[in-house]
Amino acid sequence: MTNRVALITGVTGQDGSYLAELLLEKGYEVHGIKRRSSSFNTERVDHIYQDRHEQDPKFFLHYGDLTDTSNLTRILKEVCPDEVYNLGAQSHVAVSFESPEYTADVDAMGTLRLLEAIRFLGLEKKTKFYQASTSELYGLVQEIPQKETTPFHPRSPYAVAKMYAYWITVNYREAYGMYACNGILFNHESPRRGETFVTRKITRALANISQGLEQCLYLGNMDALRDWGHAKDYVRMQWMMLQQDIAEDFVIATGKQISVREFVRLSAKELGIELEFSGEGEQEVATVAKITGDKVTALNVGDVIVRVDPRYYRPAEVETLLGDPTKAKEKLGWVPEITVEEMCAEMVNSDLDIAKRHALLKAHGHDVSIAVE
Ligand code: NDP
Ligand code: GDR
Repeated sequence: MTNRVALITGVTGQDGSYLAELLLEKGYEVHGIKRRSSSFNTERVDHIYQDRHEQDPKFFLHYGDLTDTSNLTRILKEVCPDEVYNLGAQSHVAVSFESPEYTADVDAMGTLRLLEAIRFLGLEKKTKFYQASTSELYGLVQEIPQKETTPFHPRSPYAVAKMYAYWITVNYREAYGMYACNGILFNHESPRRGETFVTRKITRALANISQGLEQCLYLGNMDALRDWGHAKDYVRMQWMMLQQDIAEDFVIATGKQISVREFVRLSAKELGIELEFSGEGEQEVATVAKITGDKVTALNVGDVIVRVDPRYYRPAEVETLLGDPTKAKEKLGWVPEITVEEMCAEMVNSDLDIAKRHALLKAHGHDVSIAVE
């Protein structure tokens, strides 16, 4: 057991929630920053939330925002953490084209604000800092597979902002001797993944379609190739990176890639649906070719359930990402334990449970509205 204290920005997000669980298991006192919102936004951490009136609580939430320097400084001063995990971000690549300035403020300047607050408070020799860097830095890839030394070519306002965050983290390490490091993480998913990222969008929509709650899934570029891992494996690595003697940057990936189309196929297969893809580009569709098992309750062979909507194309696309996690394996002994097939099955079955509950409510006359984006 430990009496170490950790602060997590983005604790209400996918990774933040898994990381908080992991650190609590390890005996940490965990503090997280949550944003003010008009309704509850702590669904992913509600199961670990402890009422402050309970005896000896280990998990604390603070209101805050990465755009607010005085707030970050105050929280850091109060918490005085041994480890800071900066996971908070406007993390959606497509949205960053719509809100580039906000994305830069949160993802780039937010990182600087945290680092500078640590320095200002004289915590730079005490507090270790983890920065959530991303494979999006490679963008227009210069080398296959991508490793720590591969040059960057960001392709979105999100990736450009994250590039600033990457370098300011390196700079504070070099300039002030801070223990500050970047995890260059490739895509990682889970049942807790935000509903508008492509994997969750697919598993959720196909589960809904299988229960008659939606008719069709609309996607953008189905040729995009990604190296998809499981968030649980990746947060383990975030913690490991802060347990070394010397701060270093690591690529975290599985070393395997599949296309968005293949992820659709895998997800459908888990539901007992065999799909046939036909047409090209904007005309591409997926048709139900065969149904097996008993998961599907509302579909027929011949139904078209996936179509392309160019609205989801991005102004500049990252076509392919494939990571080389050799350094993480050799130096830290990290290997991912969950395959993309296992992860996809977990996500599909979790979304199927939700869809079945919604279908039951609908069958009993309740108004069930399904948000789609
Ligand atoms: P999520 O989008 O699930 O979570 C992002 C978190 O940041 C949420 O808690 C969100 O709060 C919070 N947040 C957003 N804006 C602000 C703000 N202005 N101030 C404070 N907090 C804010 O992301 P993931 O968990 O998937 O990713 C975690 C980090 O890792 C992100 O930085 C992401 O960019 C990066 N990353 C993710 C990868 C992935 O594949 N998942 C791969 C590589 C990097 P709220 O809940 O209120 O929205
Ligand atoms: P990404 O994840 O942009 O890689 O960023 P996302 O799941 O959004 O897209 C992956 C690929 O799928 C294509 N795609 C679609 N994407 C979405 N969201 N919706 C669609 O309908 C759709 N159709 C096709 C995209 O064009 C893209 O090529 C994620 C985020 O978690 C970042 O924060 C993180 O840094 C990177 O992963 C690594």
